[in-house]
Amino acid sequence: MSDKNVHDVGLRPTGDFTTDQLGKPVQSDAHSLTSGGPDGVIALHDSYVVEKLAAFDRERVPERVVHAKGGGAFGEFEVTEDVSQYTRAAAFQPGTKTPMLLRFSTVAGEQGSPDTWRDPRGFAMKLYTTEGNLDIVGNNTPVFFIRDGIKFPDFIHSQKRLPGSGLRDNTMQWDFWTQSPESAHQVTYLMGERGIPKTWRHMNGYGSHTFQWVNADGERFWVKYHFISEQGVEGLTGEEAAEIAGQDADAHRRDLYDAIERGEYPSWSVEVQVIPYEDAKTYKYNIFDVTKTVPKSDYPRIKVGRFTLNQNPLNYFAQIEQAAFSPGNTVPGHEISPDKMLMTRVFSYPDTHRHRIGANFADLPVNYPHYAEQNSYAQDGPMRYTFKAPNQPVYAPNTAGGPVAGQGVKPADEMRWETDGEMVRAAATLHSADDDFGQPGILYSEVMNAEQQQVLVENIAGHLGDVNDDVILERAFQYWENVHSELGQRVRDAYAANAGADAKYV
Ligand code: HDE
Repeated sequence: MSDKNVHDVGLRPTGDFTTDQLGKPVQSDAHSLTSGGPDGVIALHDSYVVEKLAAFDRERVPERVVHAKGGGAFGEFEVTEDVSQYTRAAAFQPGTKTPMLLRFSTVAGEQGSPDTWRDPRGFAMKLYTTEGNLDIVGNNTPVFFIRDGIKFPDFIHSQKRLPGSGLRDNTMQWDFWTQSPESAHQVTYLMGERGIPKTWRHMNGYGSHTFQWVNADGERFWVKYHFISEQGVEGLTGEEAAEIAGQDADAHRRDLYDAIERGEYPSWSVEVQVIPYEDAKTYKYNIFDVTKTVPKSDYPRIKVGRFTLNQNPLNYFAQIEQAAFSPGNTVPGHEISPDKMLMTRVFSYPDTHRHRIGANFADLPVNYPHYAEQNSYAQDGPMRYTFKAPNQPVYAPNTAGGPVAGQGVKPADEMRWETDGEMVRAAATLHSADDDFGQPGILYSEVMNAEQQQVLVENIAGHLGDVNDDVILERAFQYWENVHSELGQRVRDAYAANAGADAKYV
């Protein structure tokens, strides 16, 4: 492993005298240059004041369209076990240590919104491996609201703001959820006691989708990643979260930063469920449907290693705001799967980075593959920083000895699966237990204890209190009845008790 430290690439030394951005010492940071005395007009040739204001005017890049509010830290992933029979990826070989970045986030809020609003949390990991950067861009829940990326813009619109008032609106949230029954599993998580983590350190992360692992012999396996918090999993009640939101909107960002400054480095155990390639076809759940989990009673979790976050960013903007993750950033031995969400995400992430950060986002230190060779023929474009040696060919194929595609990887490393149907617009229906309400019903009735069930009922009923459309409200009661008849009745009763005499919709 090279001794490069991705953490401080780009760090400028600090000197004694102020200069402009091109290094010229400047006269003043208090007075602009004016002609004809202090009351005169400011001279356009005071290039320093012009540069200073122009730079300020451009300080922001657009915030992320989702997951705008977050924070993160650098660390190290260490493989402590031997999973080489399942994957050939260098980063997963026994004893390997890989520098990494992890960014946590909320989903629907904007920059500056409270860290403790009820929302899933992003859990985006970038491993700077010797075979290129591997990003696992997951959440703190193992499932998601929808199973086809074509719904994502509508889903997010319903969770963000009304067009006229610019306000968030529970009615449209429930309108979308109840008309998308595949959301029930994720909404059950969200409304349950894990819906608001105590801190980012106290939550698990999940790759959520199923991914493909390929071993050195070209054998394929399906895997699901679990990142189990070694701090334990703890949540906040709605009341605690609201109080913290009022006191400190940045509570989670602060908690992570302060813990690392104190030397209390948070860590997670890295575990995977491995599903034999052929099992996917006949298993009772569609493992490529991100609204489903794969029970560990069928496929137990296997330990891979652990990671620790031990370095705060030196610069939030350069290293966290400009960090660009994509589930399409894979390495030989870790590939995507035929999950339609994953496939649409592979397009969407680099697309948004080109818009949000710029065409050459991959050249920025936080995004660059520092430990792998980068032998791409891509060139030029705005803000291009890295370039090839002058004698290198700029096109392929060439006879000048330039890099050749297909070297360094085996055909077996390419993502691969079989399809043999027609071109369709439909969800897979081949699996016996593919209904939308089965797994959330199990989560409610078999996984949650009585106390957790009660929290779930209260959170749902409280959230429904702000729904102001009786059709949507009735659909919401029905949705919970479909999850579990007892849960449906309890939600109805709790709503009625909250609403008291105003309970006109029950
Ligand atoms: Fe994302 N998502 N997403 N998402 N997502 C983004 O990418 C998108 C989905 C997740 O810390 C965006 O760089 C589509 C599932 C995280 O920088 C955007 C679909 C999961 C982060 C985007 C999904 C996630 C994002 C916004 C439906 C969990 C923050 C800015 C197919 C498994 C990453 C950006 C960070 C961010 C698109 C669904 C997690 C717009 C189209 C499912 C953790 O590209």
